[in-house]
Amino acid sequence: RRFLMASAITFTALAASGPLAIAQDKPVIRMSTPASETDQRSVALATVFGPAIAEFATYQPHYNASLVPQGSELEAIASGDLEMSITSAQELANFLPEFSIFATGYVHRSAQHQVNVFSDPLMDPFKEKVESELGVKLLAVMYLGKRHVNLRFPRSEKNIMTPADLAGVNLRMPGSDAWQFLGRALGANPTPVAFTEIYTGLQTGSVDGQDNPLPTVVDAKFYEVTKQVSLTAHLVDLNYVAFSKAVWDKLTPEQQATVQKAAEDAAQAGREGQLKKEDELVAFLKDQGLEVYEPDLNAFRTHVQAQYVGSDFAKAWPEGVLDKINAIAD
Ligand code: KDO
Repeated sequence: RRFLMASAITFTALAASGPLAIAQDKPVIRMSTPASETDQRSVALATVFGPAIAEFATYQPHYNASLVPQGSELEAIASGDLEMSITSAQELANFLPEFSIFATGYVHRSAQHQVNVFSDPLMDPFKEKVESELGVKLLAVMYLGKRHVNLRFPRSEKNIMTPADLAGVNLRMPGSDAWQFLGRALGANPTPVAFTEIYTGLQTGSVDGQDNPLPTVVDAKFYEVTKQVSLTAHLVDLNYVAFSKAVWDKLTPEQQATVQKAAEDAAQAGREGQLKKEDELVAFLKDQGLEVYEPDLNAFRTHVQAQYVGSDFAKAWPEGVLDKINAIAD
C-alpha cells in the first residue's frame, strides 16, 4: 500500500504584471471524475466548491475520466498525482473491504438517509481509516441517485419484474468486485465496462443494458440506445468528496474550514439538482419512447439482500454497523 510522501501540491505562479504586483502562489486542486461537465455533481462543484476556495486555491476539474481512468482516482490521490475526486464506496472497498456495506443494494434508503449516515459517529472509524491508509479525506457525501436497470430490449422481449427475469442479461456494471457482486445479486450476468464506454457498448450490443440513475441515463444520452427502464432502485447511490490529506495538511485551519464548508455546500446543491432531475425525468424518458415501469420491488429487495448474507463482503462489515445504519432516520 502506498503512503503519501511528496507534496501533492502543484503551484501556479500568477504572473506579476508590474513592479508593485506581488506574485501569488496558489495550490491547484485537480479534480478528476468520469462524470461529464453537465452532470449535477460536476456543476455543483464548479459553481459552489470552486468559487468558495478561489481566494487561496485554484479548482481545476477534469471530466469524462480525461485525467485519471475511472477507478484509479484514489491511487492517484495517494501518490500525489491528483488532489481531489468524487469516489464511490465500491472503489473504497477495493482498499478497505468494510466500505462494501455502503455499496450494498437496498441499504441506503434516500438522499437524506445518506447524509444522516455520513454524519453519524458510526462513520468516524471509516473516515479515519481512509485518511490513515490512503491519505484521503472524505469531506461530504454527494447524491448520485437511485440506480435502475436500463436495457436495449423493448419490454415485449424482456419484461423485468423479478431477479429471475434478468437471467442471462449481460448487464454492464462498473469494474470492481463490489459492483460486479451487485450485478450478480440482481440476477444478471454482470460485465465490467468503464463508464465512458457504456454508450458504444449499448449501441453495438456488446452489452444488453446498464444500471444508473435517471439523471445519468439522460446526461449520458443512454436513452438514445436503450428501450426500457425497470425502476429497481437497487442502490441509492453516492459519491464521497475525496480530498488529498497532504494538501489539506498544508492549509491553515481557516482554509480547511472553508474547504470543508465548500464541499458540504456543493454536495447540498448537487443533491437538490439531482433529486429534481430524478423527479422530472420519468416523463422525459417516456416522451423519448422508453418504457419506464416499476418491477416487483419486494422480490428484488429480498433476493439482493439474501445474496449478501454470509458473503465475504458481509464478513468485512464491522459488527453492529448494519443495524446502526438501518436505525438511522431519513
Ligand atoms: C458508473 O460507472 O456507472 C458510475 O455511475 C459509478 C459511480 O460511482 C460514478 O463513478 C459515476 O459512474 C461517474 O461519476 C459518472 O456518472
